[in-house]
Amino acid sequence: MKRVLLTGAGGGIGKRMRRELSGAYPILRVSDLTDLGPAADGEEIVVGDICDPGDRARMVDGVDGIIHLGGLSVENPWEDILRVNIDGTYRLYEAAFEAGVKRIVFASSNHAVGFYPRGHMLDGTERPRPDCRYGLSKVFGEGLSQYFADNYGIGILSVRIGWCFAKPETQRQLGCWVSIGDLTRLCRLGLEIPELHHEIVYGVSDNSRTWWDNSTARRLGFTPQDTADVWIPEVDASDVPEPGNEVALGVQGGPFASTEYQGDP
Ligand code: 15L
Repeated sequence: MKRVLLTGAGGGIGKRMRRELSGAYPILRVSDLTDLGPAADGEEIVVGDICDPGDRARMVDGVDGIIHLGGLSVENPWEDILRVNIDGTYRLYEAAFEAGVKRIVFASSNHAVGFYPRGHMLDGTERPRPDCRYGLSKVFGEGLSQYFADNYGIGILSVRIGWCFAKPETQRQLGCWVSIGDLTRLCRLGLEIPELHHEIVYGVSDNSRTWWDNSTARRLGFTPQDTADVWIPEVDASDVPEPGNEVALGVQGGPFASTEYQGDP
């Protein structure tokens, strides 16, 4: 890969992944809606919107691979989810194909399957159970990825990202925490392994309390180097309540699942 595009480079994960990817490829093109500061060595900057045709064309021009983190990363009104995460992602894939992009890593989310009960082991082959409109847009992105692999021959890795923040603070986060180092290593595999059609994997570190069997990722060469287990004593001893209602406490998606809940998980 000579030139890699990182969309959403100004976001919570994007800012840290931009640093992790420093020097990994001859050119890292970073894009987002907002100011991304000065370009570091080996970087190109495109400030723009995936929903704008001209901006999209500038983002994907001359790019070999894309890590697509861009879009809305939490629940939002349907009109915004539809415009940004659904139509914007479709349009970005379309532009990528036209520009000759060969690989895409799609930032999916655990909220594509957030209504599965905790303790129910998932391996990426299960039927989706989105827990909110945001999760539903990630199911769309996974379907879009399958379609673009089957129909247009782009190799795509959909990564259902867990909890990617500094350190876990709740029981749920002990299960689904992923370090930025592990997540970046997994995304790089999606761009660099020689053969890839479309796979769905979990973006999760080596946590003993996980609900995800990540053997597909391991088969692709992913060996997580970090674990949430070092925080088990601290989190087990903490009396900070986990957010959300009793629905949230029972399902993998946690508080995302509780907002408009009206049935049994
Ligand atoms: C996500 O998909 C969100 O982008 C992130 O902000 C977290 O809230 C995470 O899921 C989570 O599952 O908690």
